[in-house]
Amino acid sequence: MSPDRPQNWSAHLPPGHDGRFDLPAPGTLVGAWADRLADDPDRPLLHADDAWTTRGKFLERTSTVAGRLAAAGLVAGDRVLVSGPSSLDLAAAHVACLRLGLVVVPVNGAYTGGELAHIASDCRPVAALVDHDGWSALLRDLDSELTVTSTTIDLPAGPVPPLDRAAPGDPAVIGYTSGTTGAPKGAVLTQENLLAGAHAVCLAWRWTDADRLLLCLPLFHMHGLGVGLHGTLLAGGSAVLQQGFAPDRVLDGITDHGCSMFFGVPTMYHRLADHDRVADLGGLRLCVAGSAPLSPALHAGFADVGVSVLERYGMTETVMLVSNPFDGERRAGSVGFPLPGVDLYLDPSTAEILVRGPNVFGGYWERPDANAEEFADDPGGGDPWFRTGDLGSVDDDGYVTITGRAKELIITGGLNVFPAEVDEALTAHPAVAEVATAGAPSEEWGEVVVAFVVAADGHACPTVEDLRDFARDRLASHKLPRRVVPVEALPRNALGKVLRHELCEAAPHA
Ligand code: MCA
Ligand code: AMP
Repeated sequence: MSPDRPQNWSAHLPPGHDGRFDLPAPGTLVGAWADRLADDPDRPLLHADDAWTTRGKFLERTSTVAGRLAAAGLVAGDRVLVSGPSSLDLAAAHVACLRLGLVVVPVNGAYTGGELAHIASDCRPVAALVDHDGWSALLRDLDSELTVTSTTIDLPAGPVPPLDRAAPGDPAVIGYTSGTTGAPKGAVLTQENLLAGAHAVCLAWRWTDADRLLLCLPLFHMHGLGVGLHGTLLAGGSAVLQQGFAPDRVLDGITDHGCSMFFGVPTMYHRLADHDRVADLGGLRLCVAGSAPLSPALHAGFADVGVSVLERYGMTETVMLVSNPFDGERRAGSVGFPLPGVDLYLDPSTAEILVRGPNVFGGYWERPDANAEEFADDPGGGDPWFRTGDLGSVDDDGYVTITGRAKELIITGGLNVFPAEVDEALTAHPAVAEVATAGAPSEEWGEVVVAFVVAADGHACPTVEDLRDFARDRLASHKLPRRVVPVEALPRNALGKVLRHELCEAAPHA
């Protein structure tokens, strides 16, 4: 694959497809949804809180919510924080915001006050639709003028304003991600980016209105939101929403509601693999894994019980990029071929994966420095390429394999942890002189956060419980270390930079 050669997407396209990647009219996510959902209003769309909601009722609910938000003074382009456990209210609030042209900023509900404050001060929202205890007060302390309500949108009613008017290039979602360096940055995804991301997987995975997805991924990351929810609405299929992941509930939900698809992170597959009803997944049309590497052993274990898991690769900044084929070999240890619309090539000197396409975001929110670093000019004068920070290889059959990361990132249970952020929080502990965190391999979590600690003079090295208790107010719990390794000194290069790769190699297998 080279930057000047068009990609071959044929491995993903259904038989008879003309090979072009045209987005559905009018080129926006909300426009395509409105078209799809206005048809057959009595069809079940989302199951949540023990009941089905039809397409018609869902659209009606989103119009009502949009009316309330407009009456509260929100206008297209305003940022809105949205966070809650998966529910019909959350899905409707998200869709209502997009229909009104607002820019949704999804936030992980496990974030601490400090993490929430960073996002709020960075993107300066006009409203927050949040379901977590204590968040209203925290947000109002940050900005007394902020409109804050729960995702039930307890605001006065208002007339329904014109909806679904956004243009393809209008921002729709700002997804915060640690990226390669520094504090979390907001990746600005447009209506077109989100439409292209969902459309590509609908095509590649043969997702139709006959499909029903078991969706237990949180709706605050691109996996659950940009693929699970957006794809369901675009395909006109239906989804069973569950709060959090419990293998029993997932398998019951699949049987009770006749689901045809399941999407999960490898940690979920690891937990499902031990279940005595794991073979039930074989009855599904499609099981997709992503967000972190699926081990070949787990892939093979599922194949043994009749489940051919399809692994794919994506990012907050790009929605989905590469996928194993629906028809053809789903190769263990590989993420497959670039999805329709995606151009991909490997930097010849570093093997870093570079991408571009209608799904790839245009830049981080108010971060010209990061944008300059993370986009590379095209030698032929075409669109710039986004540096993913992932390293890859492509074999003779065109299968892409993720071989490592150029960026300092730990991925635990499908969630990203930026080690410098953890280091900073732990350094403040009085018994810590120096600390560096790294990811140690774990069968269940993929990687776990391990802290290598140099104890302060006159102090014993703190225990893992000490450090977790100490940092719990500053870091979401998935970022807290699960192990502590006392060391005399941290390995550093000549410039004094910690050699995290050496720590990773030294980290004990969890
Ligand atoms: C929860 N904990 C974790 C994690 N999740 N620790 C490390 N890593 C995690 N991922 C903490 C809890 O806070 C708790 O800590 C303790 O672990 C036990 O929680 P447990 O009940 O076992 O965990 P869980 O609630 O079952 O969650 C595990 C999970 C969840 C289901 C795997 O993490 C999850 O839903 N992950 C998927 C996230 C996701 O959607 N990622 C996609 C992003 P304590 O006891 O101290 O309170 S990537 C993306 O979107 C791109 C586009 C892509 O490619 O998909
Ligand atoms: P996020 O920033 O949370 O969207 O995480 C994106 C990162 O997850 C990517 O840059 C990859 O490092 C990683 N990732 C996603 N899917 C896979 C996969 N199938 N295999 C390996 N890494 C993956």
